[in-house]
Amino acid sequence: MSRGRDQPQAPSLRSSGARRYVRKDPTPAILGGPPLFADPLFLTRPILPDEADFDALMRRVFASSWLTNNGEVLLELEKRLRLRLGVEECAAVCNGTIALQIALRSLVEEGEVVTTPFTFPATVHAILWNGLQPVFCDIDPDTYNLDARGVEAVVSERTRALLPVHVFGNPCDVEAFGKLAAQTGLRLVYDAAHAFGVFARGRPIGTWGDLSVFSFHATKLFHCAEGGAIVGADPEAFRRIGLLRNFGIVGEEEVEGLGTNGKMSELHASLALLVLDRVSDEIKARQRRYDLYAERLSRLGGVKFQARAPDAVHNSAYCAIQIDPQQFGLNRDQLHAALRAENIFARKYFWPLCSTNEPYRRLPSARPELLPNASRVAARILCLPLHGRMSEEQVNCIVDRIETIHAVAPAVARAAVH
Ligand code: T4K
Repeated sequence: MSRGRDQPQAPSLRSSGARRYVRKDPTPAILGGPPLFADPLFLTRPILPDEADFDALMRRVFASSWLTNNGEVLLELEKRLRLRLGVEECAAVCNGTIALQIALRSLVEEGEVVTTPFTFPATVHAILWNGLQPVFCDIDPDTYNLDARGVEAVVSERTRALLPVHVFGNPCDVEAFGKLAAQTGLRLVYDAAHAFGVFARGRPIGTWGDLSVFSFHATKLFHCAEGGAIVGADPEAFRRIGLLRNFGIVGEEEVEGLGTNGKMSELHASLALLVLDRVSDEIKARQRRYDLYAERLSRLGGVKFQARAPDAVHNSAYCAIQIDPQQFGLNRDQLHAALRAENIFARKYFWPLCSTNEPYRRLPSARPELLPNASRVAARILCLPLHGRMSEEQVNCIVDRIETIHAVAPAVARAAVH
């Protein structure tokens, strides 16, 4: 998750990280062959707008000398996001983590929030940051999303809210969670950080639950370098969100209550507006590459794909595979090391499980025996490079190399450190 632990040095600004592969020698690099790719092939690469378009927008922003605090570009972005995401209300903020913190704060004052351990740390941190208590529940072993029946079993009189995550953009069981929230009076906030553009059961993903939260980080399908948004339908909730985003200030001389600085600047909003024009093409490009991976890799023993909700429109933001060590002949870490030697930067999202991190590991709900599915998936998961700037030929080369690594698995296992 952080640069340094398993990251290469950042490439020069102009490098796409996806230059053409140069090696045809089939000996895996971990066994002494040359790396398949001359340059790092990253997990993802951000959509970049045309520089002239960005310059033109920057000139407009500079001419106005209005750089943040509900500027014109931000208002235009929120309007366009409401249309694109099919939601009634949208508050753009400075990142997805602050979006989660504000969304929870706007609905819940105290008590417990049930969530998943199989997520990025921000999800769980947002609960604790608000002085609320996270309660972990296990995931479905195939969809990787919170298991709705398991959630029902851990809801208690202390529970105030549910915070499921649409993991890798795969919609949760939105009907089951909606029903449970309605029956129990719990607030329902979705972490939709990965789910830009997704539909579940015929409805835009942001129309489910009380609120949904998106991340617009540079690693996300839709991004503005750093940013996020809270979406929903209740104007009263969005009045509170507006205050929470801006220090609780209601007028030049009045503060109504607690707030933070969650505002998005005009510079970020400008980037977002231009990236928005390109996101549909990026989804199509990722879809084609995802389908190629799925078609070829599902034939390989020991490789399993995420079970995607059948009644959904997907965004193919991530290509996550599970490696069964017995069937594949290598464990996930060994395959990861073999790919890294090839300059293929696959990532172990979400390893380690959030429930094993400080400050959560001593929570009663964090006990590994209560989270067998999440523990197994976290130990087996691997996200492969997937973005519109990599070619379909590069996907085929990666699959070819995984097949070769699989074919010589015993030798690779001896060479890999794990
Ligand atoms: N909820 C969920 C479920 C989330 O996944 C996240 C964030 C959040 C909430 C919180 O949203 P934010 O507060 O971040 O808006 C990344 C992101 O930093 C993080 O946003 C994301 N989830 C998480 C899944 O991934 P890292 O530390 O793994 O990213 P990093 O820097 O290693 O980048 C991954 C790859 O992306 C690199 O190998 C190359 C490429 N990259 C990255 C950056 C930053 C680029 O090509 N350009 C770039 O500018 O956390």
